[in-house]
Amino acid sequence: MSHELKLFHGYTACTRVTLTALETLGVPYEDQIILFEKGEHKAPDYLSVNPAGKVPCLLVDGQPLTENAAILRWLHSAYPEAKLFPEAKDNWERAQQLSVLFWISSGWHPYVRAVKVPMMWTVGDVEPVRERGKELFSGVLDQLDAELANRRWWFGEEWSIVDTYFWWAYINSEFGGFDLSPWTNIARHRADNEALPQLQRALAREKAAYEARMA
Ligand SMILES: N[C@@H](CCC(=O)N[C@@H](CS)C(=O)NCC(=O)O)C(=O)O
Repeated sequence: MSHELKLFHGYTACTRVTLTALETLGVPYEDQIILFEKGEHKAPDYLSVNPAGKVPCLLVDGQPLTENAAILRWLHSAYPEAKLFPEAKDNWERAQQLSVLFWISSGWHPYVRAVKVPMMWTVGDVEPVRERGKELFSGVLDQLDAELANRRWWFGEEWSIVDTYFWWAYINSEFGGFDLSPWTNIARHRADNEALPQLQRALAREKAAYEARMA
């Protein structure tokens, strides 16, 4: 069954993961960039789509679905041939796949935010927030780097969308001046992600959408 899909996304935002998932499917979709710098995520037009005022929001046949983890799982169930996740042989493996998604969205994402945009976490001095964010972020990078010492991608020899979710998180920390060079397995994982055609298409689409609005 085909669906009408429209993604609301943001520049350099975690929607890069959702865009990459859509590019992996190879089906047509619309996209609309929401400009944070113009406050569009908190403006009435967008709040009528997603009252939380956050991206991503995927309209599926006109109905909104929010939260990366939910969107990625729904896309996987609706388009299994795209192999966004490995085939799970039982409920345990499905739960493991959810577990890593929630780890990134509720564990990694707040640390990245503290490093990249510490002003979102404090009305006071941003530097202590950024420094604490860097410490906490180093801890999860250590865990990822250790896992990647034994295999190419998170789930083994095959890419899955969680690899691009990790990629988005660690490259975003660089925007906050974080130095990723000590994590050598992550450097290799980064290069492998950046060579993916679906990721390159997603970045090109994001850039085109952004430049069209900023022209
Ligand atoms: N848990 C959400 C987080 C979504 C989120 O925080 N998105 C950011 C962009 S990366 C956003 O919309 N920020 C605007 C804001 O929080 O005001 C998810 O994984 O989808």
